[in-house]
Amino acid sequence: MQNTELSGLQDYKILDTNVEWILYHNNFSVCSRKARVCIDELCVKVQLKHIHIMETKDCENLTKEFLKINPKATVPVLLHYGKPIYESHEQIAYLEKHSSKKLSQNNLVSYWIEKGSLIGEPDKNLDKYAGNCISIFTVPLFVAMLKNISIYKYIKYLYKHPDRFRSSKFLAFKLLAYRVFKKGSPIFKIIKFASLSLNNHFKELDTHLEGKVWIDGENFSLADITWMVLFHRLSEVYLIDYFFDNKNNLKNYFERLKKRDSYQSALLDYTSDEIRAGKANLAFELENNKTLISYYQTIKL
Ligand SMILES: N[C@@H](CCC(=O)N[C@@H](CS)C(=O)NCC(=O)O)C(=O)O
Repeated sequence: MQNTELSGLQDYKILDTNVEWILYHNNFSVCSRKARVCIDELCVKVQLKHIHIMETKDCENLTKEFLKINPKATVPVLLHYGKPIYESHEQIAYLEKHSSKKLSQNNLVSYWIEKGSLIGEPDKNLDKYAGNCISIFTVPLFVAMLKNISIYKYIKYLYKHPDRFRSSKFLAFKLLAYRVFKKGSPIFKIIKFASLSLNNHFKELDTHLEGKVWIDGENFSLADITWMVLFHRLSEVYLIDYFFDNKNNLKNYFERLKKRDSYQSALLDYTSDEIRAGKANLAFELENNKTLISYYQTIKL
């Protein structure tokens, strides 16, 4: 969801605090992961506050306290001396601007940051933003994780979530489970386009990476952070091999990204039981559930 009217650093305090940086984040959320990797890469001292969202256990994002932090109920939220920034691609740019450690910045880096961002509704602009495509490919894992969440939690979710469209979509994911991937369903109708779009984004990046270590040549940048979290998510939904097929530059690039300390400290170290259980369930269904198998076949057609 795009916090359209809330994007950028706000000029009001939502928390009376002397703490320079606070990040409200979630272990599973791709956008939170991006902010965490950035924090670790820049070695910025940030107070981290974990917020559970529906798929990871509970709806802590719907408490009165958190809705004061973000009326849109989404994570991550970065506070700078109590003033909020709501969009993760803006959070990483802001962090870099205020950090003593500098990463390379130029038009090329900005181009790849934007292309890898999740902007607006995930099912729109798939040909523009790889981040939006990744959100669509996350849905099977999301469904797997919701299996372990009690249906009673949805009552709170439905009446408290400020985005009715989002909450009713989540309810459908819970009630229908893997049947949401049936031929002709809304998500089935866009999955082929999402797959083609992601393939195009990856082909372009693969070509761009020829002879380079990072997106900006020898210099590690926010663009690399942006793509690292997308690749990681794709590996969690068992689609990385398919999308990396015939793209050796990308494959090698991801191997280099995985060797960075931040990959361990900001991604792997945050793997939780809920994520592990969701991945195991998804792996099982990919062997046994005909609807899901045919959905994945469509992705790979
Ligand atoms: N465009 C936003 C995306 C924010 C967003 O949609 N966050 C998700 C997690 S990735 C969330 O908070 N979901 C919880 C909910 O809507 O209940 C960003 O880049 O930060």
